[in-house]
Amino acid sequence: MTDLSPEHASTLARLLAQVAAASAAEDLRAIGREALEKGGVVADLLASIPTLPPAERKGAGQAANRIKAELEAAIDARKRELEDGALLASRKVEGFDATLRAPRVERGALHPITQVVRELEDLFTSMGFEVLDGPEIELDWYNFEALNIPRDHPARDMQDTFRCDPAGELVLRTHTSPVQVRAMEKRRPPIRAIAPGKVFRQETTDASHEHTFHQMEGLVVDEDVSVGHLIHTMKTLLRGVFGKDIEVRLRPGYFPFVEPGFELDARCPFCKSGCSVCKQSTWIELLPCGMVHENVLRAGGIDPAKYSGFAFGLGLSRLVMLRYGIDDVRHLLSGDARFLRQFHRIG
Ligand code: FA5
Repeated sequence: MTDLSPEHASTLARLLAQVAAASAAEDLRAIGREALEKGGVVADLLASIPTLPPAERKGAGQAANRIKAELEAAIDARKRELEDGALLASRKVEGFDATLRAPRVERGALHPITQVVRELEDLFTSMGFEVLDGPEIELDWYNFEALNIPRDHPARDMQDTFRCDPAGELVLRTHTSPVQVRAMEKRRPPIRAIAPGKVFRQETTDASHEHTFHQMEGLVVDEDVSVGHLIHTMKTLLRGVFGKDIEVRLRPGYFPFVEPGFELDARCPFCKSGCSVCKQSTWIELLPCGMVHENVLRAGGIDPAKYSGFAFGLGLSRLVMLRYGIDDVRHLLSGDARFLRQFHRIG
């Protein structure tokens, strides 16, 4: 090992003594800075090398490296000593019991609605649909007027609305259907889109009605789109959700933004001859749907003479209830961890 000059040997000894006496990590960092940074003994030694006679340069470099290495090793060792000491001290506190179990780390999981939304997004994107979003605070125009529901239309009473301003221009959207018009404004056919999201209605809540719930809108616009395309898409949706082919039927349903409009029922996936889920009828009311009304195509800037389309409004909250056998919609957004814990899975 390189010999140090008496002067450097005494500097190193002084630094090592300071390290040994340090009682906190911050002191150790200060000693390191003092020696290694500009103006410190090691830095000075290195800086002086070019001014030394050539024969002395190698020795000076080696001396600087030795001081640096010894100092760093001593700092590391003292740091570990201090950490071990702190740990030992904490174990001496009264009541410390090394045999106790560590507290369990709570694992989070996806909400059941999010789990179903992600599955549906995968399913629909695999069929070429895009996933759209829309504002929850919506203009009256998109929520009602552009959907063929003018101000004085009685159909407005079908959805009790939270209004956000005295003029009534802004509403909390009562359904995801406004995304239909927003999608048409920004795109040209062919359009294939779904729009899952939260909607709001001023309702008295009960086991099947919430004031805040989830829907998923679906929209297809192209040339020659027919009810057959709608039925095929709905059957694909059901196969994805329930893992088997499920018979569907259409009943007439009235919504001003579709013509004709339907209520789609699915054969109960849980029984053959009637159960409590299908109220002994073997059919489950699943979703309203229909062919996009020509006034709505026009509001979205699309020529109804050339294009047609279908739309559906899936009650996501109800689908999640059906999927997991949940008997009260109010559990879903209750924030009750006891309820949510039942749906933990890697998601
Ligand atoms: C609509 O909201 C229409 N926008 C659906 C639509 C879209 C029709 C496209 C045609 C074309 P409706 O008000 O029926 O329709 O609601 C749709 C679904 O949302 C219902 O079938 C039901 O599953 C669910 N839903 C309605 N109100 C509530 C509520 N208060 N709590 C939970 N789910 C509800």
